[in-house]
Amino acid sequence: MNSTTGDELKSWWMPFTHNRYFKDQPRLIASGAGAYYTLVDGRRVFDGLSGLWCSPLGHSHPHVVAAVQRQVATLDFCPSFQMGHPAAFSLARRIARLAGRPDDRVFFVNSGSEAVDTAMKIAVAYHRARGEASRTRIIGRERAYHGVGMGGISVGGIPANRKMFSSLMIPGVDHLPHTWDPARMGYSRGQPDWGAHLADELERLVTLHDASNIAAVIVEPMQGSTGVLVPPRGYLQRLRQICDRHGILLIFDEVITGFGRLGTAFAADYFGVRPDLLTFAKAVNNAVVPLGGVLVAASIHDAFMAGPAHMIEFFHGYTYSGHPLAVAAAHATLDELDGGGLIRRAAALAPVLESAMHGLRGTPLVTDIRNLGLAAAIDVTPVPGQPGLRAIQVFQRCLDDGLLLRFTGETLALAPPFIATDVEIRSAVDTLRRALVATAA
Ligand code: PXG
Ligand code: PLP
Repeated sequence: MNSTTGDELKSWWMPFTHNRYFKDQPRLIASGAGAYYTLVDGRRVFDGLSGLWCSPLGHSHPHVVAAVQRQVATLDFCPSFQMGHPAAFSLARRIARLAGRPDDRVFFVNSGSEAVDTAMKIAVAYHRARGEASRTRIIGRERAYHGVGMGGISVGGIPANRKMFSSLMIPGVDHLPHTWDPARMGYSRGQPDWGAHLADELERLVTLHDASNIAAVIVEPMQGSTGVLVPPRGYLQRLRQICDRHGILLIFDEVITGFGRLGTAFAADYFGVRPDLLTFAKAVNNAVVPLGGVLVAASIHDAFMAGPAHMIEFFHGYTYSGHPLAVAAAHATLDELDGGGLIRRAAALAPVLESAMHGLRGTPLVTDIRNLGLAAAIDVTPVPGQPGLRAIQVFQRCLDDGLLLRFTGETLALAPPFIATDVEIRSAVDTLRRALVATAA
């Protein structure tokens, strides 16, 4: 394990990775425990991004480990087409209750990308089931990340994820403008005050296409992977009002924000806005086994329940939907997040992260700082003519100094596990400060 060969490195074509750069200087993790990873050379690093935003309990949490071990020895797989196992039903119920929407239904999938594609299908099929078959258009947003399925890249707004695949994208998609404007909201703590009016762009699209052609709007309530872009105050509320006015479904993609990242069970709770469909993945089971899902309003589900009872109502699903190991990990994770008070702990840690991160204002290279809940990001001055390189340099220095965080474009993001202490969070930000100073020197 400690001696990965050059040939082995060659064989795995890694996802979203600069493969040649990485294989030249591989960064390999051997193990994880609590808020720390141990690299193959024995160094310990603080997991400043909770895996990939997905491990709020830290790693190898004993309660989750025990649950998965028990499950694999009891029922390792169960078909979910025309069969089921009890724990998947109780998990669906538990998630709906956690969301404060006990009558809603949960459709299980295996990733955020699948959750997004599933939600898009439900939205279009719902309108058709109600006799509004012309409602097919879906509206996404610039800079959005909705995974890498054909649906997700179509409504997503990250140019690099789209430009090679335009022939594969679904037709009939528009994009709202993103909400980040550094001149008006630079260095905002939490939600910016400016920008609610950007939601009115939805009215413009409705006027252009007519509401009778629009199925749904999909947004990340807080844009995570594009660099912690926080919605302006009132923006999501306004989107909700416009959707209501025109019979358009509102989909919140909560793959990052779901299960506590903002210090509430869902971002929908944080903002007090109720979406019709809500996608989740990642933290639902601490990412121990792939799991995602879509929370569906009861009224949407009910529209499908027409026709003879022996007929399939929704022609969709995955081999691993409701996988017993993923479900067992989710029950154990929810014991800790909800029962164990870790979502409340995330809320309590959020101000610690906010004040530490905003303390970086004025540090060399820093051009903006943003935060919400237990997530924060800074932007750095690019290396002239070499976009993206500066953030890699800062990332590498942090890693050498015992901190793993996330870089993307000119942005560095921190989203620590909920089990982190306030000392660890402040110390991670100090590490980032040292890395910025050293990189600028
Ligand atoms: N929707 C949202 C809002 C996401 O953030 C997906 C869908 C896709 O989920 P899957 O499970 O198919 O990857 C995501 C995933 C990062 C990072 O470092 C973010 C994601 C994935 C990997 C890395 O910002 N978001
Ligand atoms: N491709 C083939 C040939 C299959 O048989 C299946 C599922 O049976 C799939 C793709 C889809 O796989 P999954 O259900 O894991 O998404």
